[in-house]
Amino acid sequence: MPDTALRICPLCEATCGLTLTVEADRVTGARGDRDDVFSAGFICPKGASFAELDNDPDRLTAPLVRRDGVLTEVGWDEAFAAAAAGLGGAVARHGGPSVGMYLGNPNAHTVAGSLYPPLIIRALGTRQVFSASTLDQMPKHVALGLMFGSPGAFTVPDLDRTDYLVVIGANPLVSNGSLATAPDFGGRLRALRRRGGRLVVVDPARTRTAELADVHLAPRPGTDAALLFAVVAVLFDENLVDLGHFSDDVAGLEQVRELARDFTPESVAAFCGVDADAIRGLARELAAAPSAAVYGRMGTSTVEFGTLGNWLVDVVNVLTGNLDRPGGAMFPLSATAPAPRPRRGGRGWGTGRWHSRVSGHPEVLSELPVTALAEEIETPGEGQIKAMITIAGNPVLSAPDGNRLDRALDGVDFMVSVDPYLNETTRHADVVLPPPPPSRSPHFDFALNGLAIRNNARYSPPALPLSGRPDEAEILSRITLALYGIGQDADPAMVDEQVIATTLAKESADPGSPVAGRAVDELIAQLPPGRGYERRLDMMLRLGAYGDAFGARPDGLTLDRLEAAPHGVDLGPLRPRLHEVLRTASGRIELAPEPLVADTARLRAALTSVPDGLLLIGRRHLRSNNSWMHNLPALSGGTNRCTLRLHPADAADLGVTDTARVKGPGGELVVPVELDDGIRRGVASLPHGWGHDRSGTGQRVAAAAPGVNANQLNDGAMLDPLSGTAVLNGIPVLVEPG
Ligand SMILES: Nc1nc2c(c(=O)[nH]1)N[C@H]1C(S)=C(S)[C@@H](COP(=O)(O)OP(=O)(O)OC[C@H]3O[C@@H](n4cnc5c(=O)[nH]c(N)nc54)[C@H](O)[C@@H]3O)O[C@H]1N2
Ligand SMILES: Nc1nc2c(c(=O)[nH]1)N[C@H]1C(S)=C(S)[C@@H](COP(=O)(O)OP(=O)(O)OC[C@H]3O[C@@H](n4cnc5c(=O)[nH]c(N)nc54)[C@H](O)[C@@H]3O)O[C@H]1N2
Ligand code: SF4
Ligand SMILES: [Mo]
Repeated sequence: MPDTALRICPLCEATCGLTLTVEADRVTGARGDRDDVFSAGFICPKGASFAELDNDPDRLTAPLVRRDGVLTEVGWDEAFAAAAAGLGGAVARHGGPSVGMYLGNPNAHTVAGSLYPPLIIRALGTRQVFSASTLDQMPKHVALGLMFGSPGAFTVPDLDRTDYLVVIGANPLVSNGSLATAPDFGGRLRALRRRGGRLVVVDPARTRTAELADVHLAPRPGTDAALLFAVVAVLFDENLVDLGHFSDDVAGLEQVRELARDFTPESVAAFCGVDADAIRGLARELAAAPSAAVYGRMGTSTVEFGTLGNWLVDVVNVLTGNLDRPGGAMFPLSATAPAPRPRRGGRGWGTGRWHSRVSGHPEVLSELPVTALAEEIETPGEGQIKAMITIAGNPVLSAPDGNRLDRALDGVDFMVSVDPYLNETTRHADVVLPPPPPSRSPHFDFALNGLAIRNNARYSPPALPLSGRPDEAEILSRITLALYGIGQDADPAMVDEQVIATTLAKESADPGSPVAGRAVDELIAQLPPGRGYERRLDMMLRLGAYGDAFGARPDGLTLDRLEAAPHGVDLGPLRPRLHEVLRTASGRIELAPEPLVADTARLRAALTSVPDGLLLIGRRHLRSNNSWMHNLPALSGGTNRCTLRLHPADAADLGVTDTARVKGPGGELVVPVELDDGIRRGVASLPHGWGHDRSGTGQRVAAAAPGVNANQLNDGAMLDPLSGTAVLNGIPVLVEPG
């Protein structure tokens, strides 16, 4: 009998519990863990390919260092020494702020990516920080920050209890859900309909999710904010606003009523390409439903009016009395979030504490827009990026105009990448430090538990031994130490011990903390021996809302207790907790924050012109994941997935049959065409993450079916100004026979 091991799947936001089959020190299979408290056995094709992903022969097993221009396998000591020398040299010559940092998506799915990058940024003192957030959810953070004062306190739809769900610009049947962590999202949508609830999907494409809906509205791309504003206008106009138990807690209601006057269903109908009656019907149904939640994702976020759209999602949730109540949009409470403290009055939240050097983009959550990365490398002067660190990212394919970024990265003095693959981005590195595969890494969802539709905590220790290579926590700790000039002989656990001592000192001094006034040494002595990240996880759990407060609440959570429950600990359904997250200066929900009010002028102006021509949107595939899962035979068979989808009538008008030449602001591509009568007329879709035809990469399966890079059509000039997020959906393109 082969052994088994439990492991949370790190491959998307659903966080399914898997049972791995282990034979002779390798994973040979994966199935859903039926006893998992959250996922109850659900698995998708990506999770089922865990073994193949884990054993991929193209994964780097040793670090690479550039010698005479060629990336060469070396030992770990040599690689760390090369990283320390290269980064140290850049810092000595140009200062820590000259080192740029790019953090990619998997950082949200690894223990190391959650715990160490902030320490590296602090060690550098750099403001040149970029991440996939400005290709993704940054508009949501800005909307949450301005409305509630807490940019990290997500509102998620209470999927299992809602009576009415509006899904805007998301396709959870394919993506498995995002910013709403819910294994078997599709099953939960079917359950909603079975219990008599209704599902509305707003998407220019008739996606698999739309096929499940009672109502599918197909707007022009980029117009969700106007559509939602019209819903708001109807709620006011027809006296359907009902703040429920928040009537005294909402500031700016009258201002929103005033603003909405310009966005009646009739005045937005042509812009949105949706009938005024359909918008009215949506508003009335939302108001009438016993409980309802509006949920928006990529299609509402990575668009011209992304922050406005994300704001209006929650404005509608507030106006229909559905914020922070069961069945509505609620705030999860993760086990590692600090325990809620008595309110100290908020300071509010804002952006723009500094600006990018070249184009003056405002900082948002201490980050700058990814689309500004290339110019920050290319443009000489004080503060120019001279060296780069990338962790778990592939911006050459994921961000607009990869050709330009490609050239820019070629020009930096020194680059370190922490990544298991040699890909379009990491091929530019001077040192590549590959983390071990998931089976040899621990797992805890620091980020995604804060998005879960049911509170829970699960920990997977590494299922297999490291066999002589460092784990990712050690890799990132050693980079941190090197930046402080601490030599390689030092114990990397120093980094964690420093964090633990500082955190506990702060907690002890905070009268609202569950360990207020306790001696730091006494607290540290309670942490288990072992890996630094496990000690930090234990500390965070014990300080958290469900924690044992270092013995003060003896039944509370500790890492020991979590490990004693290998299928996880269920922490119950979401509960109302707005007052724990509200940190606005007024202490109320700010329904009409000034920056958002100001930005409505841009939306109002856009209503008057409805340009014709095709708009390009993105598309995800169940057996793919951004740019990095195209190297697995099990996931890459079948028909070509990197195709341009067009409505048959549009294709006929354009004279396009099997191949098309597509021209966008950033370049042109020739791509196979697929006809699809489920896509809105005037819209074309092309998936991102493809274009594996550059030299010097190390993913043989991906290179054999490279596809084209959709983001090369985009020059990155279009941004949502409030969040710095790139416009990835709604790009004007020309299509002709190819
Ligand atoms: N046109 C268009 N572009 C898009 C999108 C779109 O919808 N349309 N979506 C955007 C979105 S939502 C996102 S999140 C971004 C993603 O953008 P990125 O995060 O830049 O790109 P990924 O393709 O996810 O690259 C992930 C990298 O992490 C590496 N990796 C995998 N596991 C680990 C690990 O355990 N440790 C480390 N260190 N590395 C690991 C992989 O090898 C890969 O190099 O793409 C964005 N780009
Ligand atoms: N299989 C798979 N799963 C994934 C990923 C993957 O690449 N593959 N990526 C992961 C990542 S990083 C993320 S962020 C999530 C994303 O998760 P989702 O947001 O659920 O996934 P998308 O497929 O990008 O869904 C966006 C939808 O918006 C629609 N759309 C485009 N423009 C507009 C618009 O202007 N308005 C409206 N209303 N709709 C619009 C598109 O047609 C698409 O159906 O998925 C994650 N899960
Ligand atoms: S849905 Fe996501 S978390 Fe679940 S098995 Fe698939 S990839 Fe893994
Ligand atoms: Mo994403």
